[in-house]
Amino acid sequence: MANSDNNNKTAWQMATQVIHAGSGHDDPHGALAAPLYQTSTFKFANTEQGSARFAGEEGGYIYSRLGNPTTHELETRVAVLEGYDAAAATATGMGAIAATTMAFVKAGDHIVVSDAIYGCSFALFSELFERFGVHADFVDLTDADALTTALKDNTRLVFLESPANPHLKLVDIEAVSQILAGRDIKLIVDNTFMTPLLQQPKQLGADLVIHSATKFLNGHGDVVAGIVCGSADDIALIKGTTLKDMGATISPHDAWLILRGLKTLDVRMQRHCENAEKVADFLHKHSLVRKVYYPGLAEHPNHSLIGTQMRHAGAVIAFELDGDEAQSRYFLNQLQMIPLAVSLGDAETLIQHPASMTHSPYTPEARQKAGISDTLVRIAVGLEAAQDIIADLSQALQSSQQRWQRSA
Ligand code: 3LM
Repeated sequence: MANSDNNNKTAWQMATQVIHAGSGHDDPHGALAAPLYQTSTFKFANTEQGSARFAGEEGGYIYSRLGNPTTHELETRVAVLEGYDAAAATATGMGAIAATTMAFVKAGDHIVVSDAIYGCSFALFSELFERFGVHADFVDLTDADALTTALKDNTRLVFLESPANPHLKLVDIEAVSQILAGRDIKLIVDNTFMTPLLQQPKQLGADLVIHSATKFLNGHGDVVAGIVCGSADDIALIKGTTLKDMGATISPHDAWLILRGLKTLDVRMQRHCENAEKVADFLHKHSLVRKVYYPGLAEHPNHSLIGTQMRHAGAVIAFELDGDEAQSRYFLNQLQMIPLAVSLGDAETLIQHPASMTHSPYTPEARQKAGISDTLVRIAVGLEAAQDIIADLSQALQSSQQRWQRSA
C-alpha cells in the first residue's frame, strides 16, 4: 500500500492515542481518569437555555440518550484512532450497525452486503430490512465483477467485514472503494476483528467504520457496546435520526469501562496477536486438523493483504477437524481451560461452533454459499500463556483422536 510509511507512523502514534486521545475533560479536581457522568438528565439554568439547547443554538448536554460527557470522551478517542472527525457510541455493536445503515436507506432502496458477515448482521439485512422494503444482495466481494454487476441505481450502501466472521475471509477494501468511486454509495466497514491498531479502513476509502466495542476495544468481557466513526455530517445524521429516535444509546458506565479498557489496547493486541500466531502454527501442524483459516498463514488466499491492508492477521482463527460435525462437537466438549462461549477479544480464549451459534441466523443455504461449514470451529485467542492455550487444545484433540480410533 502506498501509505505504508504513514501506517508505520500511525502505529506508534496510536499506542499513545489509545491512552490520551480525547481526554480533554476539565474536571475541577483534576481527576486523571475520565469522570463518570452517571446521569440521565442535565439541568438547564433557565427556560431560554433549555430551548436554545433543544434548538441546537447552544452547545451543552440535555439528556444522556442525546449525549453525555463520558460517552463523548469515548467517541472522541475512537474517532481519533480510526482517523475520522466524529463517532457515535451505541448500546451494542448491532445497535451501531442498525443505526448506521438505517440512517442512509429508505423503502425501495437496495444495498450490497458481503456474503460472509456476523450472523445477526445477516439477519438484520436479510430479514428486517426486507420487511421495511430495502433489499439486500449478498455478494462475494472478493469478486470485482460480481460487485460491479450487483450495483444498481438505487444502491445506497455496501457493507462488509474484513476479516469476515467466522472464517476470516478477506476483502480488498481499497479495491471495493475504487469500484464505488464517483457513485453516491456509502462504504461501511465492520472493523471489529482488527481494531484501528491493525487496520484503518478510512485509509482504504471507507466512509464509515463500525465496531462491536464488546470485543477488543473493551477487552474485558464485561460490556456490550458499539461505536461508529465517520465524517461530522454522517455522524450528526446518525445521532440526530436513528440513534436519537430508536435509542440504542450506550450507558455512560459502559462508555467509562471501555475508556479504561482502551488504555491497554495496544499492549493487549500485541499479546493477542503473538498468541494467535503460535496457536495457528500449532493447529496447522496437527494431523487431526484438516484446514486452518488464518490470514497470517502463507496458504491463506489473501495472505498478501497482511502488511498492506492490515498490519497483522489478528487473534481470531477458524479451523476444521478431519471429521464430521459430531467430532467437532466432541472436541469442543473436551476443552478444560478454554470456555465454550461466543464473543471474542477478551482476556480469556473463547471457542465456539459458528454453524449452531454465532451464524445460526443464516439459512443453511446462505451458510454454505458463504463457506461456513457445519464442522467449522472458531477460536478467539486470549491473553493467557500461549503454552496453556495450546496444551488445552492438544489434550482435547488427543482425546478426540482416541475416541475416533475406538469408534473406527
Ligand atoms: C461473535 N459477534 O461471537 P454486539 N460485528 C461483528 C461481530 O462479531 C459482532 C457484532 C458486530 C459475536 C457475538 S453471538 C451471539 C456473540 C463482526 C458480534 C455485534 O451487538 O456488541 O454483540 O456486536 O461473533
